[in-house]
Amino acid sequence: LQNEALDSISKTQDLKKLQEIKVSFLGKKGSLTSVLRGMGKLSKEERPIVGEVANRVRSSITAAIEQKNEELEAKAIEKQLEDEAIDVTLPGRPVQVGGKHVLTKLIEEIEDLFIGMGFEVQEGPEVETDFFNFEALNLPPNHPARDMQDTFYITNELLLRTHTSPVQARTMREYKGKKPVKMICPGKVYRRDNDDATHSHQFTQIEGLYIDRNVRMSDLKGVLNNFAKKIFGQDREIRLRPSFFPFTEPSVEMDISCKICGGKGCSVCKKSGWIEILGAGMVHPKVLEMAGYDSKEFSGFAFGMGPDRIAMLKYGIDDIRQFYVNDTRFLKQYHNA
Ligand code: FA5
Repeated sequence: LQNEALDSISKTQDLKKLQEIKVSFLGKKGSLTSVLRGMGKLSKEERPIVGEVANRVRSSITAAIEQKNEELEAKAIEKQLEDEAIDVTLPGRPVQVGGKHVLTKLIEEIEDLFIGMGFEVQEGPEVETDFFNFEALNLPPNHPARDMQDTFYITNELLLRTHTSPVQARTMREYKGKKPVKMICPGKVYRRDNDDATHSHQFTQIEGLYIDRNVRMSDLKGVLNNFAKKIFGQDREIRLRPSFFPFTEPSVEMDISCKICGGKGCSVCKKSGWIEILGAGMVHPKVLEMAGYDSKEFSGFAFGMGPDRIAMLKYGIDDIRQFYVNDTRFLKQYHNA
């Protein structure tokens, strides 16, 4: 029995099998256990002899199992260590480091510039009511100027805002027609425009609104000029053209000289040498009155610019769609811009 046990113990290479062997010899129904159980049937003289032998066999089997157990456990640990070994000399896997989107960076730069001129930063909803997007801005239903901004309607009353101007109307109402307003509002806007090099159906705008006593057109010009020189550099030229918006009177559009062709004309500026970046004007008295401001006491200017176009001009990017297709090869170029 002992030889049989020791033999199978020495042959096993597996902890589970070792346990099975232990049970088959020393367990309740094990072969040695039944020898010990059978001792009652032996004579008085035989009992101590058999007992002594059986105990010796048991301790030698137990010792062998213990030793084997230790051996196998050590091996198992060794194997695990080997399997999980880390080769610290291997080169690391490259980790892609993200960065801010070029438009986010530009918007933050413009925000800082206007904060420096005393403007506060506001936000407004992208899903807007017809009232704030149009009516409160002197664009009643059926007004032909609504055609200037092709709109994504959600319901008859709800739409995706076509510009950031509704935030003007919201802010004026928040200030209850009493206090001066000096704010900008950056955000996403949506239009049913066909996408091309300079048009996207989703783009960004930054609205500006300054209402106080005695605000004049010359204040608007000063602020826009300061903005243009700081963002584009002293060497870029700007021009103001008369324009029309129902919510400003008079209205202007500001163009900046094209960087790509240096003003000679190219596909980006449609051969004109200029590219339009913002609309502006003096807040229409009707818009002031509707929001509760006395237009005899208060006046103001407003502007709405397109950071997408501004980024294109500042960095010489020739297609607006680049901002929205998430090509990291493109975006990475501006992480440190
Ligand atoms: C407006 O949206 C007026 N709310 C701006 C305004 C505000 C005027 C306050 C007066 C007072 P306009 O539709 O021209 O105006 O758009 C303003 C700017 O958004 C444009 O100058 C242009 O830079 C940008 N823009 C317009 N449409 C697109 C488009 N599809 N893709 C990218 N940029 C656009």
